[in-house]
Amino acid sequence: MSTAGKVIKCKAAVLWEKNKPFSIEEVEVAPPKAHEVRIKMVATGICRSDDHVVSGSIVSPLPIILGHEAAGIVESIGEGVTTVKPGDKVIPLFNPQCGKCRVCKHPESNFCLKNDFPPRGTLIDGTRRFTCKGKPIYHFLGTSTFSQYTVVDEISVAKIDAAAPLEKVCLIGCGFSTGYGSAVKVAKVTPGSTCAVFGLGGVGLSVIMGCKAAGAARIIGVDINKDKFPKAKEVGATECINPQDYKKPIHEVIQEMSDGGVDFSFEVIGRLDTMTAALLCCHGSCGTSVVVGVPPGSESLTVNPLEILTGRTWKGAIFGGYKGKDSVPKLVADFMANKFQLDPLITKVLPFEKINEGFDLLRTGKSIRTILTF
Ligand code: COD
Ligand code: ZN
Ligand code: ZN
Repeated sequence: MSTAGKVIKCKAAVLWEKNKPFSIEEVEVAPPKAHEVRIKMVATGICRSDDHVVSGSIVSPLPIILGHEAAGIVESIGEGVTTVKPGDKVIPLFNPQCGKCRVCKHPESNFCLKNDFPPRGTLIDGTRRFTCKGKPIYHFLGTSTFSQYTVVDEISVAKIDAAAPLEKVCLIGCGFSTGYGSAVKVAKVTPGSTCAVFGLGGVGLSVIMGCKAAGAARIIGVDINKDKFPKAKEVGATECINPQDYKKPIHEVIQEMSDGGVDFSFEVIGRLDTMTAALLCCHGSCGTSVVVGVPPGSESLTVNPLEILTGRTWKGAIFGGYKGKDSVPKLVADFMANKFQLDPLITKVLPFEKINEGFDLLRTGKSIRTILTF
């Protein structure tokens, strides 16, 4: 029996209050309105940004259904939807691509003006599709993937290869693409270059994969947790260092290791001190440093303008600089063609109902990525 046009009752993980566990609740998911798509979720990753909402360092209205790194199958479409149809495999896009705004029309930029950051918690028309116990529930980044069914705007979903394994390619919805694109698209790492990657979590490992794919000759991994080193080397780091093993500031150590500074550096932790270290460890005249992490809260950095005046480039991007609707299908095709691996990023697969266990693994530093399956 078709569910199209009807309200669907299903399970979702609702965050009622910050710093509390998720509750698995029965929710009602309204049918998609015009230019919207309802998706049956198959797999979702747990990303640090979801936890930033739980802890309150990303401020969002509550109660909310979080989750933004996922893959699923289209259940039904609203009027006027042309780019996906029921049965298609898709990846929701937390960073939409409307194709019409100034940013979407710019060849290099990708932070579409229709994005929901900072979160207001609705779809683009300003309304919500989730109800629980008679209360409307907020959306997260237009995706809300911690639910068996979700509704997204058509500009926030990309159709992917029908043969793609959804429990793996869900990582292309955030962590993998954010890291990989930061290397190949934002920094534009060059063959033979030397790179330094600060932070060896899932996103940092994806940066390393991007540096390797772009032909970097040396990739220096930097982390205060040496347990992260073996995996970093497995995906392409040529050496790994722990700042706590040195008396000197880490940027000086890296400058000495790299004839005055690396060609490309990446901050993939989300701390102000490591952003400064990453900037300073790239070469003063020809180095590029990319900010990938975001510090919790709205803190600012002080930098001597001379560090830039001498010729450094300092940049950053959301979602690896990729325009989602154009690039996500291509990234999935590249994965299917074995151009990169996702398995090294997946440390645990759990049933969706064990979401709180998955968040504990993230918080205790025991996992790279946990995938929840529905
Ligand atoms: N020096 C060196 N390493 C450190 C330090 C330090 N002072 N502190 C922590 N680390 C290491 C940790 O040991 C860990 O290995 C690593 O840094 C961080 O890894 P994770 O697993 O916590 O984080 P990731 O890789 O999943 O994500 C990191 C980001 C910084 C990218 C993420 O948290 C973030 O800020 N994202 C926002 C940017 C964005 O694009 N958001 C869009 C939606 S997510
Ligand atoms: Zn994310
Ligand atoms: Zn746009």
